[in-house]
Order: sequence, then structure tokens, then C-alpha cells
Amino acid sequence: MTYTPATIVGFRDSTPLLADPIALRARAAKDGYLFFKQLVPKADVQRLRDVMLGTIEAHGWLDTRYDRDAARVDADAVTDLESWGGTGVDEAAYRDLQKQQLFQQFQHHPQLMSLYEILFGERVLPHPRTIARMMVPCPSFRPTPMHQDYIHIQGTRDVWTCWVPVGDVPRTLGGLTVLHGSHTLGILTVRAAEGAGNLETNLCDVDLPWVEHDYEMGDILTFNSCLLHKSLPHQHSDTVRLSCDFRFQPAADHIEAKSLVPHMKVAEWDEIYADWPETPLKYYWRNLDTPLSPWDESLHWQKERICN
Ligand SMILES: O=C(O)CCC(=O)C(=O)O
Repeated sequence: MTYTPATIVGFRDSTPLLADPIALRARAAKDGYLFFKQLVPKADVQRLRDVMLGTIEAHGWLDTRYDRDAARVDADAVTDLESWGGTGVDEAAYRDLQKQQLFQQFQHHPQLMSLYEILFGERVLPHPRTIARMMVPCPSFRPTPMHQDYIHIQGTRDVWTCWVPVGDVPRTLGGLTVLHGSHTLGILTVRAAEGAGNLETNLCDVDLPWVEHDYEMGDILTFNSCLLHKSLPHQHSDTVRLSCDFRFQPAADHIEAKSLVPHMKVAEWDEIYADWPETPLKYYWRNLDTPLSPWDESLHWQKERICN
């Protein structure tokens, strides 16, 4: 008999536990993820949304009959758009966004830094490799397959992804869903797949539920790098889904070198910083002396499905 996982709708809000670090860490260790309702002020996320939508607009993919904030796509303009590496847009648009200071500095938001300082109880390193998803529903678009971030990040297993919906993301717009408690399953094997990351986890029957959510702007979902997650199907053929993936870890733990370079080497740091004013945000990680650990390529080649 094939096992069909249960689905739970609606995350438990962990905001009250921010005042009780021991209880917060206990929930993080048990569930593998934490959700915070309205952790970041909406106005701050709206500024990031304006930058992301401005990038999409500049590349001519928005339907100009609507207000920009409606994020409505011009179906004719996106027919030939190829989602570059699961970012939802092409390489040129993705590079334009990566050069924006407001995008790069978002992960240093005091509310986010404070959350990870409480979670880790020590100095925090936000990974310089920041990721944006501007999921334009074009014909080549595919939802993100089920995976564990550890396969792509490596370094310490104590990396936590911060998934930021940049606008309201109801389930029908293809938000993220997590497999409750799946961080305890260890590092699982993978097979090739379409969608962000291009690898899908081989999952055998496990009695764990998927948890999904209708996100509002300002909400934050964070999860351990071994937790299984994927995006839901994007059912609005005319609306962009905007989100970011930022990664945080204890600064004294190991990091793999690729986490220190721009996502998919879309540019060099000098190019990203070219139009920024002087700011300590440039190369901020170099002062932290976080130790490096090697990349294990074999994790990407464990393609056998091993189920009884
Ligand atoms: O937003 C998505 O579709 C993928 C995000 C993701 O897999 C991640 O944050 O690790």
C-alpha cells in the first residue's frame, strides 16, 4: 500500500517563543522549522517588493494595464522567457536584481538578525549568497521540487533558510510547504528534476504531514537545511510570485566556499557593489573568519531510489 502524506493547513506561530530561547530551540529541534507571523514590518517588505517588481517591469514582462503592485504578467511578453536556474526570470533580469543594495541588505534586517541570534545563541553569519525568486508564470516555469537545502549548501548542518514571501502568497500562488519533522530523516538520495535546484529527493513512505500556509507580507518561515520542502503548484497563470531565500548559520561553524559567492555566479561582488555608496555591508563576512569546509560532490550523484 502506498502511503499518502496528510496535509495540515496553517503554521503554528512561534512569535511568543522569541521571549523564551530554550523553548524556541526545543521547537526548532523537534519540528525542523519555525513560522513567525508579521515578523518584519510590511512597509519594509513592500520596499523590497517595489524593487523586485521594478526589475520585472524594466524587462517588459508586466501587463501595463494594471497597477505595478498587482504583479500581473503580460502573457504574450513571457512566451519565450526561460526561468534561469529556477529564479523565475532570465539571467539579465536576475543580475539586475542582485546588484540592488536594498535586496542584498534585506537579510541584515534587525528583526531577522535578532531571530537567528536567539535561535543560535551565538554570533550569526547571514550567507552572502542571497537568492530571489521572481516566479513569472511563463510556459517554461516549473514548481520547485521536494528537496533538502543541505544538498545545495553543505558546510554545517546548522544552516537555516529564511523564506520571505515578498507580498501576500496564498497557497494558490505556489508558496513553500514543508514536511514536518523530516530533518530527522538524514541526508536523502536525489534524482534529476525540473524546477529550482534541478534535484528531487527520493522519499520513501514516511508518516509525516506536509504543512502549507496562506502567507501574508511580513510573515517569515525558517527551516533547517535538512528539512524537506517544495513549492506548491502556481495556479495563477497571470500573477508573479515573489519571494527570497536567505541563509543563516552560527558564524563560528563551517561554511562551504560557494555560499560566499553570488548565487549561480551571476556576477562578481565588485560588479554587484559597483553603484553602491561606501558601506560596511560590502564584504561584511570577511571580518568573521568563518572556517571553510570542502564540497562533497557525491551528494549530487546518489541517484538510486532506495525504498523497500
Ligand atoms: O521558493 C521556492 O520556490 C524555492 C525556495 C527553496 O527551495 C528554499 O528556500 O530553499
